[in-house]
Amino acid sequence: MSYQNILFEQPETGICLLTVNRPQALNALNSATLDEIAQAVEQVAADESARVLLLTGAGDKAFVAGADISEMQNFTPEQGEAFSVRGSRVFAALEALPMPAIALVNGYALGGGCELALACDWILASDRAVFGQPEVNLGVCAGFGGTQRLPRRLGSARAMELLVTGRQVRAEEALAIGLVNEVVAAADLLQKGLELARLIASKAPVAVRYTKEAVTRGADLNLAEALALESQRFGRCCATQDQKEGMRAFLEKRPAKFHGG
Ligand code: DAK
Repeated sequence: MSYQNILFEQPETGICLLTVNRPQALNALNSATLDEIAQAVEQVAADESARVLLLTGAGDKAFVAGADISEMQNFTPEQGEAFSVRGSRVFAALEALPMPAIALVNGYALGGGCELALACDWILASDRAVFGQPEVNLGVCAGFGGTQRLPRRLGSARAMELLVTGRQVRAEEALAIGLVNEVVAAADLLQKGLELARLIASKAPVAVRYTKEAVTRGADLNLAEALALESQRFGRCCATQDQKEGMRAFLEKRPAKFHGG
């Protein structure tokens, strides 16, 4: 599949790398870019061999500087709602991927860019990363899930502060408030992301997928239902060859060789 606004590669077996590629507009998300991200996410979801998705932005300045303001400027209310629904669907599909998705935030992650990173399972940031939800400066509220995902990640008080003030947060503060898992030097970001992806890809794939499912679906259930889901998925893991292999390898004091089933 050929793309104009994103790059989509598999740099190593099982590792997918999606790069939003509009550096001249700081990788701002217009409709065409959202559609291409949607297609790439569909491609990853359908790929049985995909173990992890890394998502980043082209250039050294921005991850994604938001939804494309020039496209949104003259929206009617109907167009605004349609654009928000379109973006929200894409981000929901990203969030629902069965394998982990990690945002590598290399610069500005503002508005829709911060929301795109939040739709990933976690964020690895460069020391140049800057996060924020500046929509209130533009006369809109966040439209791609920020009002919902940011409070779930940070707690409602901190998220509310950022959403209603539009204040920007640099990498170190983002680490301190739990918005990102780790901060690394900008030059090392992709390498660190690939190392992380390799580590995940080396684990039992079905166990990784069920773990993600239990964590993400469990968050919307009550504790008893969530624990029941975990037990079911644990049981299903016991139906795999990889579970037999993983435990046998431990007992035989050798590394396990997983096959994905
Ligand atoms: N959209 C379009 N173009 C953008 C852009 C954006 N979000 N951000 C930057 N650019 C463009 C600039 O216009 C400029 O283009 P040229 O003038 O060169 O043609 C180029 O990228 C370089 O930007 P700057 O010259 O401004 O670069 P600086 O280093 O001076 O500043 C900056 C970097 C990131 C601080 C600045 O560009 C900036 O403040 N950008 C806007 C950040 C922002 O406000 N982002 C949030 C966008 S709003 C909804 C759906 C979705 C949303 C809301 C509602 N519904 C439908 C309800 C989401 C909203 C957003 O994401």
